[in-house]
Amino acid sequence: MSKTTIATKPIDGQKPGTSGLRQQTAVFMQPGYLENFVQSLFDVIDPAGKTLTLGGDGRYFNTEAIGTILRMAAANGVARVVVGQGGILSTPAASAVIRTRKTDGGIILSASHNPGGKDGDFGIKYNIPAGGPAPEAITSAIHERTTTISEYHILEEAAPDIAALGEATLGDMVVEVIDPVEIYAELMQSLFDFGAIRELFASGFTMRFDAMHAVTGPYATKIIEGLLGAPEGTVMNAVPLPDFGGGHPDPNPTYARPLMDLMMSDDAPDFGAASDGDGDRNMIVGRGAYVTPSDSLAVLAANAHLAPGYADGLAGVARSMPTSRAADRVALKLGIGAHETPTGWKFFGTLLDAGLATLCGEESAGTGSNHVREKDGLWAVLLWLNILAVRKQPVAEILKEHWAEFGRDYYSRHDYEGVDKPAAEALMADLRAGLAGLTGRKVAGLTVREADDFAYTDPVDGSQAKSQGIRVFFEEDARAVFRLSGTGTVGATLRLYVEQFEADPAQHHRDPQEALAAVISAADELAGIAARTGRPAPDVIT
Ligand code: VG1
Ligand code: CO
Repeated sequence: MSKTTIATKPIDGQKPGTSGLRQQTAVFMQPGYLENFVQSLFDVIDPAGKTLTLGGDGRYFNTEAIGTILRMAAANGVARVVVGQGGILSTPAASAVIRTRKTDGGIILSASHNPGGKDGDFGIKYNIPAGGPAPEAITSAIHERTTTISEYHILEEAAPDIAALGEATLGDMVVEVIDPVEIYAELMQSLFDFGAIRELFASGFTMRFDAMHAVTGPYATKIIEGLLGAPEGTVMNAVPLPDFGGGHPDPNPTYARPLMDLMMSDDAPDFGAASDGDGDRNMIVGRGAYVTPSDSLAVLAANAHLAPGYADGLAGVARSMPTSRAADRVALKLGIGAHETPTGWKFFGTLLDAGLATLCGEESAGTGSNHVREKDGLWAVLLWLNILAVRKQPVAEILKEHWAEFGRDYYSRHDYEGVDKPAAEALMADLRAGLAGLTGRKVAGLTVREADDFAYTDPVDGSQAKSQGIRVFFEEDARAVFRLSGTGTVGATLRLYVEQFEADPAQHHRDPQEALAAVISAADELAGIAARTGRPAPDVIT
């Protein structure tokens, strides 16, 4: 074995954001970029003698990056790497592998919902042995290390072929290639009533799952068409492509337009769903009925006991701050805890580990449970299918009944993508500076009750997170939240989250944009979004 040590210099900006380090692919492909980050990670976690899980979502540069990481892992004394066949693992599957195989954490290569390809984005993140994304203490330590790094270690030998299942060696390290779908499919079968869902499909229930040419294709095909017996063709865009077929693999009404159009048409199937680049997000849509992710979390919380894995009830629910309060209302009725965390799945880990929450969710189409420590797109789809198999009602009817029982939280997110960074930062700074004077102010017919900059203290480990988004609460049971994205790679993305509660079932049929018109105007008046960004309208509305 010939281990070489290569001299290197710190590279600016290797700071993980909401979910790992993301950059344009071309930046990641610069000599030393990936190597510096991986060596910094190894310097922090000291991987000698350990076993790691490794896999990515298959986007452009995945194969080369896997090869480099394997050679660096061997040179840094890693004992064994469990890698998905062909270097591919969905994010939730990677979490499942870390937990099931009890590996000492893992490395996931993905920029998730960001576009891929040569001109797209690439990303890397480290997950801890519990299976979840590293908490901020670790990501900051890695970033800190990238600012002083002077060398990295790598083996000269080429990495072994990982196209076939089995074991190979690289230096003293074992490379174990596993089936990327098997462990995950087994876990799903332990949670859901596959017999009941099979009967649902056998009875003529129809579905379309849009894998968006991303990593979930093989998982969905094996589980939905294979194990659950849905007809061939139920899974569309099932073949993962390095550039996701040129699309933006984010399952929302804008980027999953063909599926949305189908679901709103006369020949809509009973149920539609989609997932993102790395398979941790989900979109749920019934015939003629889009389910906003915040509502999906609430409906799942209210009905989870119908699936065998959750038959004993939930310990609690957790949601990210910008997610609507719909899930809190369910928790209140069930008499279980409701937790509010900053944006990003890494904040749910301690709550799940401590048994304070069973279900977690984010408004960005992330939903998951304590079965892994990542959000899980296909899991959410299967839980919906299990509920539909038991309740035997259309999605629209389930939603309507849910709102009648709990009230409806009208909700929408407006994204202004790739806007001028200084302008976006100034907008946030001015809002922050003006917080003290907002209470009592009247805007667009609403009155500000309270406003703050969201800060969080983790109830389990006491860690703190500050400046997680500006919240403006109105007397009229409405809220506007402003924050800047931590996953984008170009300019800044401003996210405006608006919601308003409506208790009266006679008012539950409205178009969300129209029902939220006053909150949207108030937000623009408070922040001057259109004027400062030069954008008359958002790029994406969810
Ligand atoms: C976005 C979402 C956040 C999610 C994160 C990672 O972050 O808002 O809820 O956890 O993406 O999702 P931001 O900082 O851009 O708002 V994924 O599927 O890209 O890992
Ligand atoms: Co994702």
